[in-house]
Formats: sequence, structure tokens, C-alpha cells
Amino acid sequence: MDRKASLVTTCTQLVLLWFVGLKAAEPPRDGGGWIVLTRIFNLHNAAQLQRLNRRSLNSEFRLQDEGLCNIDVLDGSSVSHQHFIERYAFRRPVILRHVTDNTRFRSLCSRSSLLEEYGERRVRLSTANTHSYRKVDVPLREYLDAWLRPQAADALGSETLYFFGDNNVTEWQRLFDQYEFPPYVLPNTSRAYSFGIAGPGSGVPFHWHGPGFSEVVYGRKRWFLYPPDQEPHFHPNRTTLSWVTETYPHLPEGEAPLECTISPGEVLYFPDRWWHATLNLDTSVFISTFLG
Ligand SMILES: O=C(O)CCC(=O)C(=O)O
Repeated sequence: MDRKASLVTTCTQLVLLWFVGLKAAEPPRDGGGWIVLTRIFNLHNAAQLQRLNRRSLNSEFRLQDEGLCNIDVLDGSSVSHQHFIERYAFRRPVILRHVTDNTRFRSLCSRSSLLEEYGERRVRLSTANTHSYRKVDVPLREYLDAWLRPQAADALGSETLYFFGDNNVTEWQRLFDQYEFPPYVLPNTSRAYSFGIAGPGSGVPFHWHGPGFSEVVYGRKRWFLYPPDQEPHFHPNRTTLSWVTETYPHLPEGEAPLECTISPGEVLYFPDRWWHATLNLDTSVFISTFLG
């Protein structure tokens, strides 16, 4: 009888573990037609990364979130405007949860909605190197069908075209009007939006500019940040993916970045002139609010 009971307990535990494993692999909420499968690859596993070179990979691909988060993550309800200004606005990054409700905006950013509204409109792609120079204009439909795919691990920044920003404001205004922006302002600044869609493993290598917020609408985006006086070691024409796999593991302890992964429902704030690089873990739809 005891053996039977213990067998039942073990089986129950196995079923629970399997279920927890499945839950952990699920994309957050509804994938909007962007995240269709959950094949997870570990960022630091060389054998798995080799597969990134295969042209056959598609948007089903996902990178595992390594999980480290050393940036303050706060619920928006506990951060008054004064608290934000005093503690973060000019000092350090912060991730704020539940400060915006972009349910409606998110539904307008599903793959099918965007294709219906903007499929034939041209979007401007920029090379994903630190000093982006090359620009290519393609219809959104062509970008989604032909260009949106996982980043090859060995691609150079200059060979990688990224859809982020350069949005034709007249054409995209109707969508941007539906975006609920983060409710914190800096004195004497106004807002400008940059909207993007990019494949897993893609991202923008280290650079800096004025302050702003970044929100992921679908997918997950990992952020790496350094203060203005701590310029990171990076090659301006290597991708964030290659920095993460080749440089990051050998960083001396004192040179570790601030880092975290943001998911839908979270907004990351980066202060003025902070170095930052991004890595999309999934096919991601995202929007930045620049304060200038
Ligand atoms: O979201 C991204 O991948 C790029 C964001 C970025 O670098 C920025 O907002 O300046």
C-alpha cells in the first residue's frame, strides 16, 4: 500500500513538473500571430547557437531568457512622479510594471491587423550597427514575409536590416494615437515614438542618446546598459547576439552591465546618454518613447 501511494505521489510530481515546464515555455499571453511555437534555445549553448546559422529557421524560434535582472523592477502604482524624478529620471534605469494599459494597442499590432492596415505601406529598415548608415525601404508585407527571421549568429551588423524607427509619422499616427505612453515626463521635453518589429536574436548594438522608455508589445527584449562614463567594450559592426555570446561571458566582474528582460506589460526607462544594447528573444513588436 505504501509503495502504491509513493508511486502515485511520484507520478503526480512528474505530471506537475511536466506542466510547470510547459507553462515556462509558453509565450506570454496571446502571441498576436507573431509567436507561434515555443522552441527555446539557450543563449550560451554553442551547439544550439550553431543552428542560428541555418537559413531554414523561421519566426517560431525563441531564445531562452537567462533570467538575470539587476535593474529595479517596480509596480507603477508604487512610483509617484516625484519618486521617479528623484530616484531614476537622471540617475539610473528602472523597469515599471502596469504603468500603461495597451490592450487595445496590442490588438492593433497583431500580425493580421498590421498587415491589413499597413501591409502595402513602405517601412524603412536600417542596418543594425552602432553607426547605422544603410537604409532600405520595403513594403511591410515584404518585410514580414521575406526579411523577418532569426538573426544568424555570425552576421555582421552592416548585413542586418532592422525595422525600428524612421516611421512615417503621417502614415503611422493613427496607430500611435492608440498607444498609451508611460505617464512620467521630464521637464522641458516632448515625446517622439519609434515603432519596430524584429526577429529573435536581432537587436541594436551599444549606442547612446537622450532619455526614453521602451515597451514590448509582443515578445521579449533583453536590455544591457552602462552609465555614460562606463563605455562598454564592443565592436561597432558586431551584433548584440555576438557580443552576448563572445564578449559577455569573459567580462571582468566590475564590467558587468545592468541587464534585464522586458515582456509585455513592462516599460524600461533609460536615462540620458546611458549606453544600451538590445536583444530580441522572440519575434518582437516594440515601441520606444524618446524624450527630447
Ligand atoms: O528596441 C530596440 O531594439 C532598440 C531600442 C533602442 O536602442 C532605443 O530605443 O534607443
